[in-house]
Amino acid sequence: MSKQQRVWVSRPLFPEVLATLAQHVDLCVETKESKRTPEQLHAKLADVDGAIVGLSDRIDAAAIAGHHRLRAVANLGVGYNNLDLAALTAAGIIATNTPDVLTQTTADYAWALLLAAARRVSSAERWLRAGRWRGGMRFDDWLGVDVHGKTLGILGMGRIGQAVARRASGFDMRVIYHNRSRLPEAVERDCRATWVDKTALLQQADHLVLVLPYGAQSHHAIGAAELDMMKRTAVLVNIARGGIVDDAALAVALRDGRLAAAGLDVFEGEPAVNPALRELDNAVLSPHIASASADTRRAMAQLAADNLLAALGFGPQAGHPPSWLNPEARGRACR
Ligand code: 8YV
Repeated sequence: MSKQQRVWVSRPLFPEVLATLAQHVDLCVETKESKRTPEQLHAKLADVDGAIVGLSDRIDAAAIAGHHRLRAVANLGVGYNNLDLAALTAAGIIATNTPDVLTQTTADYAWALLLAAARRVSSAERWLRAGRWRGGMRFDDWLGVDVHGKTLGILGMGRIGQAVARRASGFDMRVIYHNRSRLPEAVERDCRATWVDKTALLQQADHLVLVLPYGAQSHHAIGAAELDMMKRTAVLVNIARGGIVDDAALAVALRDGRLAAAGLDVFEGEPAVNPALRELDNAVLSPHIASASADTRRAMAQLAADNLLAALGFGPQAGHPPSWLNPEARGRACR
């Protein structure tokens, strides 16, 4: 039976989540995620009431131009730099994201990358798989850098940064952080973290984790000058966004031994990855999977669906999506 409202889903989602949407709306679900041209995206958003989109879908004024039917866009992610919030708000289109449900899983992954990069897990595995472990290994081969007992620096101390910090006490680490605004004392105490300015963070951190949102202000927040200030034995972890690190400068620093290692889940211009980074054995690279545990991705998809249904007027939260980014956009009347 045809329903009145139509929703476009830009990538395959969990069937049970799609089923909750399908109870209320007609669905058009893409069979794979892909980076669409602005023209393709504009065409996909024509004649739909709502859309579930992800990081590779840039929803700006051009994408929604002339689409008077579109009333809500639900982003699959806590970060929403792919959405032009001002343009959506000006058009009265509700925008939502998926905070909280991914905090712990993403913080776990920051630690996975930090430990893997510091202890050379990926390169050792590549070496073993290549059949090169034939005896005669030296006692001073495969030396990594320690994590326990060191100073952990965190740039960006929102929910995920705080969750990364809390895990550090199990490693007996001192935690320092930098954030535009200092956290309330009670939160600092709870995270056992001390605010420092950015220069002190770069100079004092034995290992540095980036967890800040991407925007004009954080573009290349870590470039050649910042990398130069870091310890040569440091590990840099980026689970935030590509573009926060100048990947070309990072590749040079890693190649020249000005930094011990890096663990990177995000890249400038992803899915493209700077070829210089791909060449380096001291870079642990993963394809933007920090939130990818089965439970968390399901929870993110469900929250995006709940947000969209509420924005389109369905369910107990009708008119009040749980993670509404632009409540000043009152929403358009149903057409
Ligand atoms: C991605 C993320 O959304 O939540 C975010 O901001 O970056 C991730 O959870 C997810 O990996 C899909 O790209």
